[in-house]
Amino acid sequence: MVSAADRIREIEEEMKRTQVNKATEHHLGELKARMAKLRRELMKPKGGASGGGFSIRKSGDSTVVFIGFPSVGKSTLLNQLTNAQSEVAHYEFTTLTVIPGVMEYKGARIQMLDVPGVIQGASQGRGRGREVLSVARNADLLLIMLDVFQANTQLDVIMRELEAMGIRPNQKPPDVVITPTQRGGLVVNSTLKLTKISEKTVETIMNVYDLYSANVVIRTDIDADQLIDVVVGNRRYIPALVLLNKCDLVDKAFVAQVKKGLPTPSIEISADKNVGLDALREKIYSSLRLIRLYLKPRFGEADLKEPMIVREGSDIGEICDRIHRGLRAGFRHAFVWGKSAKFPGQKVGMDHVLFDGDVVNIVSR
Ligand SMILES: Nc1nc2c(ncn2[C@@H]2O[C@H](COP(=O)(O)OP(=O)(O)OP(=O)(O)O)[C@@H](O)[C@H]2O)c(=O)[nH]1
Ligand SMILES: [Mg+2]
Repeated sequence: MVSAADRIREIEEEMKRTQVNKATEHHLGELKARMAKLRRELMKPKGGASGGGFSIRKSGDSTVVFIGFPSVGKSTLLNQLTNAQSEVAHYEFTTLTVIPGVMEYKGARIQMLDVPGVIQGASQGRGRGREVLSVARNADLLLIMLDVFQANTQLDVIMRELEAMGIRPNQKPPDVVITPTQRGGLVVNSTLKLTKISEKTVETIMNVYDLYSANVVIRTDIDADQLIDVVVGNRRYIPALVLLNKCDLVDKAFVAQVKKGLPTPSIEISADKNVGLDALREKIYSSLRLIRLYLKPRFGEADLKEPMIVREGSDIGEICDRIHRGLRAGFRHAFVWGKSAKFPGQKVGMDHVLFDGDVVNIVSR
């Protein structure tokens, strides 16, 4: 019997042979859908023991995961940014498990996880790759760390391994809603002109996943890959920063050249020589989109020393949940001072969205 892995290889070969143009768009879309389906089969846990994955409890206000080839300097960076002491050595696969650290910045406690290096084939299990990539799936931010001498090839492999594990770094979830129906076939409605996929391809991809009757509403100019992501589900859309490490070993012109050759913006650092790390801390913090709130008792001043750290876009209801379970039930109203308030001390309800630096007083029964 032909295995799923063999079928994937066959399809990959066929895709390589097929030129990308309008005439082949449909055929390629179908191949991609079949491939994603086979990959999903491969990814299914084989039953029985869990295979000893890394069990790491999320803690702090956010979790950042380091991803990179062996020996690019992940542990060196963790030790610089946090209180952790992860082993550093010049040979590969020094780190064999998850080493956590905490970076305190602007009142936020940011959990950072150093993991074993990722190599080609990681998503299929090489070098504990599947466990490493599962940790990455739960990150709030990925730090993709590259060696300045091999940046392009390393980035290429890492992006492919992340993608194979359903991680979509720096992508927005496409706005596509699929509602299965009992009968009536596939009804596709798009609110904009689709320039990268034909209606026929949309239908074929759905058919590969045995979807023959459904309403599909498309509000993003998607391509075949994005539609497959929606159909398969379980994708993680995670912000990521690309770091170029060991820049102390090269001159400015070399760094500029490397940066120009990469498909995404990157940040140059030297983890070992502590160069560029202050800017990196700030960039990590701003990428996590955290805001600081100050709680004020009914009578008295707000505690301006210890902010409560929450995600941008949080409303009063979520603040209640953070303070204690049950506060929502007894909630009456809140008073807000700061950027989100129309005037100081505005009285607001549960769905009022807060801004960085706001002062909040919650009144409950
Ligand atoms: N010159 C230079 N060397 C560095 C830098 N960062 C790390 N190194 C060296 O690179 C080697 C590997 O560093 P590690 O921090 O152990 O790398 P790692 O990514 O954790 O490696 P694994 O745990 O094997 O995946 C060590 O010899 C470090 O001293 C840097 O910025 N500049
Ligand atoms: Mg290490």
